[in-house]
Amino acid sequence: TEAYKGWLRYEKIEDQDWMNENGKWLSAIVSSGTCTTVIESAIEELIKAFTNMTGQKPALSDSVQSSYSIVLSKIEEGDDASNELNDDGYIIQAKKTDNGSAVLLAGKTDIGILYASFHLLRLIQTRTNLETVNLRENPTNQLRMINQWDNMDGSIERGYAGESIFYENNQFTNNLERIKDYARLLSSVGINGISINNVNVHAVETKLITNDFLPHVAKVAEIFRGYGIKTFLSVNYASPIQLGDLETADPLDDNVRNWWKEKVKDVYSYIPDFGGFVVKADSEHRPGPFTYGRNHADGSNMLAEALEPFGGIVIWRCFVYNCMQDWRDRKTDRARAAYDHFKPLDGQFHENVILQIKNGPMDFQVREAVSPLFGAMNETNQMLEFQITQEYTGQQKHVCYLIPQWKEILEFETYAKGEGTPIKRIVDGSTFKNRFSGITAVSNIGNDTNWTGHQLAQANLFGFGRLIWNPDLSVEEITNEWIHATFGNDPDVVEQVSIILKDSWPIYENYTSPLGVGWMVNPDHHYGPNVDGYEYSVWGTYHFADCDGIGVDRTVASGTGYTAQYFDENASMYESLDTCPDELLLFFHHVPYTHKLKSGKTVIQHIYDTHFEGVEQAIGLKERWSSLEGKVDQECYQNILDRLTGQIDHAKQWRDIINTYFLRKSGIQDEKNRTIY
Ligand code: BDP
Repeated sequence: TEAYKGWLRYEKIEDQDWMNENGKWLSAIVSSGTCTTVIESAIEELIKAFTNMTGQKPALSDSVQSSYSIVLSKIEEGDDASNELNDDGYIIQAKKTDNGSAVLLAGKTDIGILYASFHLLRLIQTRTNLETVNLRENPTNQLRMINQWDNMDGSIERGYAGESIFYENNQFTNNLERIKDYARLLSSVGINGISINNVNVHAVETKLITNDFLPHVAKVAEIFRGYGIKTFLSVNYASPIQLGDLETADPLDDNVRNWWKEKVKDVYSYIPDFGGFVVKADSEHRPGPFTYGRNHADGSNMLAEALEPFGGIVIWRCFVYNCMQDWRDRKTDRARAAYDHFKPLDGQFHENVILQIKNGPMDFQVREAVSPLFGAMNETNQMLEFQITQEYTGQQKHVCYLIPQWKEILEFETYAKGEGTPIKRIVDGSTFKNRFSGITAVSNIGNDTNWTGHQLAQANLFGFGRLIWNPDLSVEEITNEWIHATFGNDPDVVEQVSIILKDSWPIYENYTSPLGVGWMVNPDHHYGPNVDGYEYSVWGTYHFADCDGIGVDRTVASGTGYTAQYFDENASMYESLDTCPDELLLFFHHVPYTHKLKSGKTVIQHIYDTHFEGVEQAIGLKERWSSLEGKVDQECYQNILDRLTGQIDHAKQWRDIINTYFLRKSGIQDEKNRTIY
């Protein structure tokens, strides 16, 4: 089906004017260099695309044969262009020849050439004129990764689009074609690394690093290699014990250290370009170095030493907090945890350790502050973790386009080195000249035909890749590319879909949890409203609503002192009620319901208004989409229509439960006298 193809649809070009001027280039492909698997992928993609777009299969040759052609070429070290490119960079340039013109797709590496090919296809999808094309691209971020949270039983932790495309019944799948198509989608937006199993590593997945499964991991790695993507595994910190070899996993024990060295050797004997390990340790009941009285530097450095000789890296997650706290005490602020654990260890990590930090200090809420760890450790490699899978943002039943959220986070000014150090300049490694740096995200795909359940959720996967390739791209540019590639060029479709996407996150925020407070969801599955679902539990996720007010006091003056974890400018902005931005008010302060926001509204009136408005807006989304019937593929149309219909019902549930709760708690009537159930 069309939805399966995602943004690599390559529909027939109906625009005759464009074809008259540009079609001639699409009839011949020239590749003179060595045909590596990556170059083969590029050629295969171009042939497939040109054939579909023009109705004619292009000729392939190893030297220029016709007046107009697409030429894949390698830029040698020493060439002028070489200095302008990093390893993954490329040039796309139209060059006059004796009797015509060639569009060069040139990179220093094969991967650069593959990226150039995908970029050319995007140019064609947006109907760019090739005659004058001349552009140079370098990715801003070095590691551009995806984390699969797939389990080998076929389930996916926080997966909302079917089962795993990698595993079934505790085995690897035989459907390698689907994995290849996934690799194409990822590579087309510049992703260059993937960890293929859940960060919560259970008994079966612990065996991924043994001879039982390594041959299979190697097969998957081979597919990804063809698209310039390195394979990583999530490992169980207690593997030496779990696999029955040792009685301890103490990182300072020589037997343990040697065990890992041997293990890593095995892994590399199967996968010579293996990326490394992703580790969730001492978090949510996962084992880790704390058991042995050691810290996270000890734990990660042990793995780093084993991986170093092979060029592998350790991606160590900072999502570490006490998930069994005594809620009656409620003094331990979960938001503080990552900084409190890791900041004191700055400078103690090996060069090939990179800390993976979630965008916020809590957990991928609709809205939360940014993690204060960004920029706080100037001698430690850092990488940012986003969540594409919509765990807290509507589980792909609601449309929630996350690129605007991520863009805001990347642009956030940390003041780590004074003005001019936004998060994007920390995680791209430029601020502290890190050896390793980058951005990763939890994938949102499964084996549903359309990959993401809600087809509009494909835009989040596409947009993630594009944004981390170049965080300076605007949301509009990214959205525009996705719509053209996915739905074609009808201006009406482009306009309406871009409005739907652009508005969707603020709308979702409107009818869910207000002013940055977060967590008003049902425990465990995290779908749907439940104001007190987490209020009396051990997870550290509170809103503190009572009859007088609501919000978490994280100030130094009277609260948990969390605000002090930011650099001064931000610390004082959040500390003061006057300067704390409205949208994060309840994240940082406990205030009366009658507190006046900068908008002039009281908190309670804001809650009522946004919840009523959010539902109206959700209805508006469906109306907008309905206007496109007949203008987009019927199956896609129906999929999105059904989801938008469900979204409206569910938004009403949110509105009613949240508004009723706060009406009863506060006893304050809605100024507009609307019915609150
Ligand atoms: C939370 C998820 C949980 C993950 C955890 C993590 O609810 O399923 O295991 O994050 O990132 O968002 O480790």
